Amino acid sequence: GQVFRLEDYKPSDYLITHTDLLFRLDPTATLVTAKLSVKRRDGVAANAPVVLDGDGLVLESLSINGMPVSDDRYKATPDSLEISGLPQEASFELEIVTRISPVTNKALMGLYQSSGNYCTQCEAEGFRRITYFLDRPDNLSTFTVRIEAKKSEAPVLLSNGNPVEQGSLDSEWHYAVWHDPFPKPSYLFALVAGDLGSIHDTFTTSSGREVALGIYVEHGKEPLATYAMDALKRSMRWDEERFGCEYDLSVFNIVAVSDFNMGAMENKGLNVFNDKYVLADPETATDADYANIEAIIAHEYFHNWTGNRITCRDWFQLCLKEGLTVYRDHEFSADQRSRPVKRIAEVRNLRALQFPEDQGPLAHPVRPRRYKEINNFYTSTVYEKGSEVVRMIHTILGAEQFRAGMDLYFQRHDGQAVTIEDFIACFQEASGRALTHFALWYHQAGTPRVNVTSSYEADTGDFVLNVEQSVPPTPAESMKKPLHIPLAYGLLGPNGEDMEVGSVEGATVADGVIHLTEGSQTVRFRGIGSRPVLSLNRGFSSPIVLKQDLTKEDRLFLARHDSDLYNRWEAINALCVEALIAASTSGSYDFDPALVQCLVEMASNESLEPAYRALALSLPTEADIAREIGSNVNPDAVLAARSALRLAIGSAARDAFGRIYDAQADRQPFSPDAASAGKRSLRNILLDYLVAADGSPELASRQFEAADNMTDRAAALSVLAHQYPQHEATQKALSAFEERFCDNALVMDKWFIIQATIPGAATLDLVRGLTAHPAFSLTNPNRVRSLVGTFASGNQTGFHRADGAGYRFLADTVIALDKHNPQVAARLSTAFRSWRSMEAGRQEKARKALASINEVPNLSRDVKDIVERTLG
Ligand code: HT7
Ligand code: ZN
Repeated sequence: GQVFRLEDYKPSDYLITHTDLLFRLDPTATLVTAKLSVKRRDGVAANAPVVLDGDGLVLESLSINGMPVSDDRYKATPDSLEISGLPQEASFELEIVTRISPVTNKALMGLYQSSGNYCTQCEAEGFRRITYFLDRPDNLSTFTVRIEAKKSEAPVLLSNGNPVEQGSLDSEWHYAVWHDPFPKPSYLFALVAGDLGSIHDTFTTSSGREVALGIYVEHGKEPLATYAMDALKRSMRWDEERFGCEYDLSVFNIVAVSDFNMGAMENKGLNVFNDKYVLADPETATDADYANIEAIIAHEYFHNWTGNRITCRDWFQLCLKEGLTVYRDHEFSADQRSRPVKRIAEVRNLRALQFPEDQGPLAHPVRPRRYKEINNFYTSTVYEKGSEVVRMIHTILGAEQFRAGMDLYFQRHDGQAVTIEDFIACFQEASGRALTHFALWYHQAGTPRVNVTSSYEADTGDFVLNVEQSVPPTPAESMKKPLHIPLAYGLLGPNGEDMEVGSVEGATVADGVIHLTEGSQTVRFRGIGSRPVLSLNRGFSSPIVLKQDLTKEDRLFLARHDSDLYNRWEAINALCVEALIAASTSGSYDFDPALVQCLVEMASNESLEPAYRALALSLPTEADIAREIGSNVNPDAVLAARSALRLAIGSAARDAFGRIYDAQADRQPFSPDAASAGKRSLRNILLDYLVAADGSPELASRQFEAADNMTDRAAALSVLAHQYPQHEATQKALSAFEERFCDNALVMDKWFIIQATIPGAATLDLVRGLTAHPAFSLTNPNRVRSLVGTFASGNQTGFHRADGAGYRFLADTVIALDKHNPQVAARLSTAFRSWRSMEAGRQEKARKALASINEVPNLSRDVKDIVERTLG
């Protein structure tokens, strides 16, 4: 297949500066008339042809400046349109008519139908499924869009920008015209037309302009959009206050659709969302759903400045908008909720998703240099590691200089399509600090390992760190260079407080941050009165794997005293990981009572917020433990060890946990705020321990029946199903849940997820059976992800069944799905990425399953690319 290379970037010969679109909507035969204002770039020969992108298009007609183009002057294939013999003048108007079929579009890219409503998804290369175009992000065009549709079919007609006009065409048809004055790339185009309900509000910007806000949902679901509307208004205010970013159009609309390949899409002035990230009420949504809605509404809104006003020159620069916008949404959630709790959740997520990617066959730099299929680069590395890189710039420069760099970026590049180099230059210039070495984080793949040994020299009062950094080889990159790694740190004295640090030698150390820049460094802290306990990489200041020579006692000390709450959690987490690795490799489960005691103390510590205490009690997942073991993993042994530790903790703390569980019960009406959610999360993690300790499902059954909200109900059902899959109480609860929510697809996703993650080999048959459930459908990405995706990525003992049947099932599903939705099929197939870390028997079965996908004729470019790279 074709490989796209960063070094081959070349501006196009022509630009489309204005785009006028007319849509005559019809389920099977929508006519699209595109009138394009085309401009030849200076210096390009007048006889240079214009070459436009297409994807599966049928050309109906073609004219230039009002005159039909003769057959000999153009070549149209489904995938491209090349026109030569163009006018001598540098500017001309090209009119292209295409015919498309939204109802048969199951790839959910371009114009398609979801629940009978028309909607579009154009990022990254979906616009070319609508009309022939310069479908590349460096072509910025203003858009005027006229939509014509049957009034009965589509009373609501939306597109980007501001509404201009609407009216009736005859008794059956009507139209609306939208104009977007902000030049944008085609990937930000959107159209929505259908019979939708809506809620409305207004937002007054910092300069006093009123913006009309609308959220469009299926009729009857309007009340479920109020939390999203509230989150939107908070996001708009926060972006003004924190980054000086004001909204720029007179309307901002959001549409929720139930068939969507990803989470949401930031189309200018018309965000389109997966309905799972809009709709919520206490009856059907969990606290995690509310938090996701808040974060994703914010993320898409923040793209208005980081992505839309300033966009990417080419798709290699994807992290320019995604990494930066993830960083911004993380900061927003930290400000709206709890900063340490948010940070811990971010790191858990990074380790669960990005670390395996960066350490496996799909590793790539945050700013990749080549791709075969761009859809496969919407990855955790581009998004989450990309955000970590921006966070490190903040750590290195400090808040003030970071903001000065952002201000310069907005001022200098507004209205442009730019690169990572342009972005970094703004921080360098605004701060006067060189980031040349630091920039390697964008270009070098792999998770850095940092090994630290320390010694205290009592006679001189020196505390000395020997630090080695290295990056393991990744595909196509065997030689790695040392990075600039900013490590926030503290030295804890015997009373648990941070010690004053005198002079430091061997590395630049400033404002509580050690700046590593070399492969090997010795850092000497002078004038330290007694042996300190080192708290390193505070707040997870760098996305690395850190190995330290801390003793168990040191870690327990940090867990009890570190002033950095992130590192307190890290200390207890590291102790649990260590204990679980030892238990799963030895099969002996005699856990250190000091660890159990420390966890019980944390659970009971009222000076810590409940959400934080819940995180401290959340044991590393089986996948976390497997990742730390690294090779020759036996998932059954990991599960047994983890269950044994849960039982040991639960039994030792049965009474204390029971008291805390009772104390967290909320007698108030449900509220999704962070403090209330925190109490529920503590109570629900304790439920897991209590049920394990009791040896009975009784308490979970009681909670399931008494629950007045989805968080508590789903948590109880999950404990029942995972600890007592065969018990009558579980079967009863699963049936009750199904009966109550069978008509609510988003809630049924939770029912699928809970069952797909039941540990053990038997779950595969259950999941296979559920693919025939009336609520399941292979054409809806949310259903596929909740049942098959969760089974493959969230069920270690099920997916990695020793007989390889889990791998076979995933391969069969990928092959079936690839026929209509290659993008989602490719994403599903990434669950194979850690196959080489399993024990030999499983490895061979996974390899065979991957090879069987690879042999399928006419496999999509998307799946082929992932499978070939995974096989290596
Ligand atoms: N920028 C959006 C990416 C996206 C997407 C990409 C490929 C195919 C479908 C898609 N839907 C949304 C989402 C975001 O990061 O904000
Ligand atoms: Zn994004």
